[in-house]
Amino acid sequence: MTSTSASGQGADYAATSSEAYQAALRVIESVEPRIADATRKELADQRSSLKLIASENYASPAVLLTMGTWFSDKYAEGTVGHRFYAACQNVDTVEALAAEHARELFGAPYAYAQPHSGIDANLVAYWAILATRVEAPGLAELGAKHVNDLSEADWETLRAKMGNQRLLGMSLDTGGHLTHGFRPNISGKMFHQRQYGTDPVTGFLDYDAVASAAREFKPLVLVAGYSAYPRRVNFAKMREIADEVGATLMVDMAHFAGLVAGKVFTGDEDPVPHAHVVTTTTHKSLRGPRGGLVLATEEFAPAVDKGCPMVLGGPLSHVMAAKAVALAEARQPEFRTYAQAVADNAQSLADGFVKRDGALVTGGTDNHLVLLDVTSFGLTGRQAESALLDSGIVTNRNAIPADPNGAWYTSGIRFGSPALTTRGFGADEFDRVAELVVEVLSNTQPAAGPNGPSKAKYTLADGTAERVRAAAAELLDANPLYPGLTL
Ligand code: DSN
Repeated sequence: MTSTSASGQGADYAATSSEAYQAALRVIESVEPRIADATRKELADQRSSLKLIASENYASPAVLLTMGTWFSDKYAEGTVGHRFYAACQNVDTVEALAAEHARELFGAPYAYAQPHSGIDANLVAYWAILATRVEAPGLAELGAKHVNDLSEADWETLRAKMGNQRLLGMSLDTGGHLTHGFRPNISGKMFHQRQYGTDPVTGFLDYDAVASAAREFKPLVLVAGYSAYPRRVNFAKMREIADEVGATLMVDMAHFAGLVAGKVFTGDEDPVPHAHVVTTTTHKSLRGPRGGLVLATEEFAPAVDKGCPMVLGGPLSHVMAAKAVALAEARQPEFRTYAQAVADNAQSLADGFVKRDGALVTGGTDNHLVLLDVTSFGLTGRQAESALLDSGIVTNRNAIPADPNGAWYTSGIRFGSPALTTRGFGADEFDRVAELVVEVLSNTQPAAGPNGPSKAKYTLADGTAERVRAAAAELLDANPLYPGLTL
């Protein structure tokens, strides 16, 4: 493995984890062989395709192995030192270590390692903001310490107040996430919501427009962060906007947490010193297990700490243990090399598209993702995604700003560099990936379905998939996934 892969991986490490996986699969096979088969097949599929989904990565064997233990069997509602179940001393060790690594890695005053996903982390954050900024002062006004002390009438008054708050977040089609106030999502229902977008000409975030919207709407929560915006955000400016209108700044750094951890995003681009609450997933550019994390200032820490059972079901202690391992890996110097390579490789991929006349949202990237407008190839996102998959290139279709094809068929393909960078791909390989993508899309034609024009049907010119798969195999063979791991 190269310096961009997880730390501590050498020949012995690979061989040892190989033995562990072989033994585990024999045990699984003895109970349900189809699951053992699917597990082997998943590794084979991941090894033999170009994984370019911007939200995926390859966790280290240490992280993966940590999840397969008896910590899975333990209930531990509550938080460290304050559980509703007995015998949580080892879970306390795990949760405290995960939080400690997170605080040290991100320089945060407080970290909460329990969220099962990014959506859960965002819900914990929203409820913590409501509890801190609305419920607690509301209780004080009513002369009560606890909601159970309120009369029915006062409780209804307080509930109505909590349900009458405002949230301003980035719209889905300009790169925000469903949970940033998109109406069909719970975040768009629990708050009065308004969405900010990007400049219709440049595609860049327009801070003046965000400030105007905030002044007019006066949100309780201003959400920054993105899932499909290919540029960096100035979080110092977002905090200024929040402060001016008395809002709480929440940053969802799920996509770029690895770039923050790896010190590619520093100063105004590091959300942690600027936001009141920061949420993230742990499995994207951060390269940990599937899960979430919340970082907060001292003001919001007590409310976030009540995330379980307020919002979350019982903690997944085996996953918190894996988060601790992944965060320990991210604190190693090699992770900074990895994070810088993620950004450099995304740049190379974007340059590779631009020089082959690919139309990119914002014209390029300065983070880990690239958003290609495939209407220039005469395709919908759905057609492009399928043709690429036929050719061994795994991506996801994604809306572009003001998408004419809507959020399901879309007009874009989102590409990310974190996974293939973990495999060891560098700038030259990412340029070659751009060439292969363009080759597939140039050889794809929209096709009609039985009932006329279709946004899903397509034809791929004969031989294209085979040619591109063979070219991709050369890149993949030169940069093997989990080398030395045989099943
Ligand atoms: N599913 C994640 C992504 O792909 O960006 C966000 O929820």
